[in-house]
Amino acid sequence: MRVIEAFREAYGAAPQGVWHAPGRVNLIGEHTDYNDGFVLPFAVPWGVTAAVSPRADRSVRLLSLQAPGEPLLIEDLDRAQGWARYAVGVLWALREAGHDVGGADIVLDGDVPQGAGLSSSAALEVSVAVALDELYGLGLPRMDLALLAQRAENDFVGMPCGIMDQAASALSEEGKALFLDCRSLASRGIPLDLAAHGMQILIIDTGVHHELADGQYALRRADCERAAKHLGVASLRDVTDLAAALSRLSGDERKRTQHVVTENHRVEAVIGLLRAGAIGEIGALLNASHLSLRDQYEVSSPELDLAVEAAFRGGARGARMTGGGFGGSAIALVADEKAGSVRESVAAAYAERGWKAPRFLPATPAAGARRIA
Ligand code: GAF
Repeated sequence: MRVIEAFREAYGAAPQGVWHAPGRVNLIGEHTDYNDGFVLPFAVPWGVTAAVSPRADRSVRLLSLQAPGEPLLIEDLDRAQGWARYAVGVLWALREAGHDVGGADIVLDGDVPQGAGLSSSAALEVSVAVALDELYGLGLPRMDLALLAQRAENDFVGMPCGIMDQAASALSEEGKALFLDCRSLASRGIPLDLAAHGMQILIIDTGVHHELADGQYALRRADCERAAKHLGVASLRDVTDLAAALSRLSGDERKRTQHVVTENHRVEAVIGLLRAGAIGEIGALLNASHLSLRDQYEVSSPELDLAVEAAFRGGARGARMTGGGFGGSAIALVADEKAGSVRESVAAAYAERGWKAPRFLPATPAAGARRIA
């Protein structure tokens, strides 16, 4: 394994272990996690592999095969820069939570397509979290590790994300999507045997990432918090009478509420259909989710909209943007025999506008974080 070779070369000894944590796509349940709602992501076959050994002191040595150069020596965690903060932040979060965690030598190797919105950052955090958990004998439950990884991203990196991505990376099971109630944190694997139904989920990586994304994410969170306050509920999850709620709101608060409340219902409907063995029927809900994200939540982009429309025109059962939005990837639910025409339809639509060709990545639900050596 090249991460082991690189570790030996950088630090002069074999690592004590190697862990892998995957990225994710979200089947449905977008921008619901920080509203105490429901999500249904699954792990993708790509992720981050971390070769790690503990150190006798409290420093971190860190090398990424995607950022070649000398290993960084980080004695003061606060001084870490850029991508290194995602790794070091996990150590910081563990220590903040009172766990007795010393230093670590780390080499990272990632194959999550960059900029595709498939949560390479959560994969990085969770790979380091599971490694340190085992090496320092903490024995923490997977959900606790996901929460610590989220804390690292919220309070050390400064991105106010919800729990979905870290939970998907830490808890997913092969062949299943992860149904997560983001309030109780109860989770359940939902079998998603696409092949048995002659179907596939195609990831369409638009190759575009609009830089305003992070600021907009925080603004959407704030809209939701304001709307919940306005309605006198702890979070938008608690809205039961949507019509009554909407009549008391206006502008952005109204639109965001409309999205979040209906999206939670769509997640439940998708789970009902999957249980009934009606995978193809979830397509309409994927389409509805996209329209809601485009028109009510306003987090789509022209590239995502075109990918979704062209996929549908090409014969997809349904399609939607996945993840935070403003670029990244869309997913399309496609019968095997339509995979070619869906790709052609999307590629032709992009070519017609003179846009850079999108990338197509078939995704099967993969296993969550685990030790691999
Ligand atoms: C990003 C965030 F990191 C998640 O927590 C989630 O809010 C998602 O956007 C939108 O559903 O991936």
